[in-house]
Amino acid sequence: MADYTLFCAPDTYAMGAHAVLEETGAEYAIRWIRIFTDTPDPDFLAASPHCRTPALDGPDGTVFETGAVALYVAERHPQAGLVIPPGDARRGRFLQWIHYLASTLQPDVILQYHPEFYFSDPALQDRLKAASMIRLRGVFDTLDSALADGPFLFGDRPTVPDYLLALQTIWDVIFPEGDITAYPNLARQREAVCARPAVQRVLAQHREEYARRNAQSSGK
Ligand SMILES: N[C@@H](CCC(=O)N[C@@H](CS)C(=O)NCC(=O)O)C(=O)O
Repeated sequence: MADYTLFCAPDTYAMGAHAVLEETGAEYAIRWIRIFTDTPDPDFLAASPHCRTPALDGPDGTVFETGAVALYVAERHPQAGLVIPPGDARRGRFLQWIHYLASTLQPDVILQYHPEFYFSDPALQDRLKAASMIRLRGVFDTLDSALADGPFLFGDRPTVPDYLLALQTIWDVIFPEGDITAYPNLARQREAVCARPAVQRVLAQHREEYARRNAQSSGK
């Protein structure tokens, strides 16, 4: 039996936690769920009170929030080398990037996709997205500078925040003019993370599930 079940919707934040799980080599199962539904999977609702993906059911119970899930799993599998451990001089910055990605990058990324969470008026939605994009520029400048030595945040080995970052920058629409190339270090980091066989396997699963749902909804 699998050690973990990850509640996932395709092409969502679940990809970051999924990629970390896959990198560890742990035994896990994916439970594909639907978000934005009035009838959520009851097990998913029990694990994730706002019905947001990802959520994990593991040996110690459930965990939600991408950063928490990814760090929890990576710490349980230290042999995968995805964690900068306590006592290492880089630990503070390791935690800094995990929290920065969740609390400073993520809210503006969500706004680019879902301005309707805040305003129903399309004109106000456009204004909100534009204001949020200005904030995103500053965040991308900060991250691009942090990746100057690269290719990863801590040199030539990826750690947890690299997965959380690249599995957001994979969405071109979050960049000004939809173009990552203005941020060459971010582009290099994304390419390096996405080239990893574990990440390729995860992306393939999400593409497949996404296509399956599209085919279902178009009656194919
Ligand atoms: N801070 C949460 C955000 C998760 C999140 O918003 N996930 C989106 C998919 S990318 C979702 O499930 N949205 C459903 C909703 O907002 O109702 C995390 O990182 O886990």
